[in-house]
Amino acid sequence: MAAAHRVAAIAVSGSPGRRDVLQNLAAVTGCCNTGGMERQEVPGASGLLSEVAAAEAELRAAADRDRGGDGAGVAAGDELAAYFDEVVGADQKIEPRDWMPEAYRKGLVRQIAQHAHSEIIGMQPEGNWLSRAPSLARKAILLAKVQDEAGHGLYLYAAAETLGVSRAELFDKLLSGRQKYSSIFNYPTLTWADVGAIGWLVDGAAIVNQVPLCRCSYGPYARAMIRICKEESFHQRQGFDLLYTLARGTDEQRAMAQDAVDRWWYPSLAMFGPPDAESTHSTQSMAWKIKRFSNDELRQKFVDMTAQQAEVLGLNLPDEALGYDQPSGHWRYTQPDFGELMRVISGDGPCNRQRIEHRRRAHDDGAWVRDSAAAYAAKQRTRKAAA
Ligand code: FAQ
Repeated sequence: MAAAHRVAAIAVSGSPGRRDVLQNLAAVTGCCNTGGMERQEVPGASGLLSEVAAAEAELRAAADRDRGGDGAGVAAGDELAAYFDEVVGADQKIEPRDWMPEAYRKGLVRQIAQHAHSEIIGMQPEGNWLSRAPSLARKAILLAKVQDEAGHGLYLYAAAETLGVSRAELFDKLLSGRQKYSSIFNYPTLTWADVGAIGWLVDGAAIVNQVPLCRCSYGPYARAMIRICKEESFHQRQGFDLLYTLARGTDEQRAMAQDAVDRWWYPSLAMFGPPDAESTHSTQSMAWKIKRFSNDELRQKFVDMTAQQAEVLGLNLPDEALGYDQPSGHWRYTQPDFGELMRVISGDGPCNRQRIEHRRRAHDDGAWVRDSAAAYAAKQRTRKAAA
């Protein structure tokens, strides 16, 4: 494992060159806003985009501020740990060359890799419908969305690589089952309406979970998340739009939309992870400001947002206990079956085997592309060295 990232780089923390780089990175993430594109209002969606914009402004401010290092480099041990705590405590960003506790680095690799794998495996359920989209426009939208997911995977693998792991190592861990991907992608897409339900519910859950990650303490992850969240917002809106159209179509189309919502609701609630009392990583992740909210807090936020959107869609969420609780200002809801979540996570979901086999085949089929790119890069290096 590369040790370079562990070398203290506090010496450069206040330098203008470093600040320019961080400012530029923060600016690049701001180029793909899709706000205001929808035909009908999606309650709660613009609020999430405002939170992303606020996180982006915070990132720029953090890049512009001196983080308090004396600029002369710091020795080792306790001083480094104290400096790390100070940076995190002050809501500044830890950058790849900064010293960080080994458990912080490992925890980030675990979460970012799992997130990256989810984006890549997550292309499969909707990819299943690309060749059967009902119109050219729907096909173009779906193609764009599925390609975005590949892009998200790439940003995230790149963020993980800054922590001293290689992409090949991460792929190997995914294919051998040593790293996870989100439980949600082990469910099948049975009808065209499932594409809408994934966009509305799965991307909706993803964005509620991911907006706070834009304020994650690790700079590369936070910057990747800003761009991802803006794109997820488009994904959620396209799903909402698709279901909105079906819900106002023929009886069969409306029934198909309702059936898809019935099947995807509880698996979407389970995406937020086990209940807080059973979450192994939350306490430490929140102390390090990797996670900003607990699994249950985010699940509740998602229910509050989605219950209102369901009313606009005119579709029912399959929960008889669902109801607005005036005193708390939140919606009451039935928890998902966490036993099912654990079974799916441990490999026993409806499509686990199929998803990994497909990914392995795609990886093997792409070997010649990786080999060609590596051979070309080697040739360029030799030419450059000889020039
Ligand atoms: N699936 O201690 P916690 C998307 C595992 S992207 C599988 O609470 P933590 C975009 C967890 O890893 C969706 N495993 O864990 C899209 C841990 O096991 P470990 C992915 C799960 O990390 C849309 C154990 O259970 N999003 O949808 C799940 O604090 C449409 C104990 O759990 C992210 O990855 C689960 N649902 O909280 C793409 C967001 N839940 O590692 C295509 C970033 C828990 O010790 C189409 N990640 N586990 O072996 C996170 O926010 C967190 O990692 C959580 C879990 C909230 C997922």
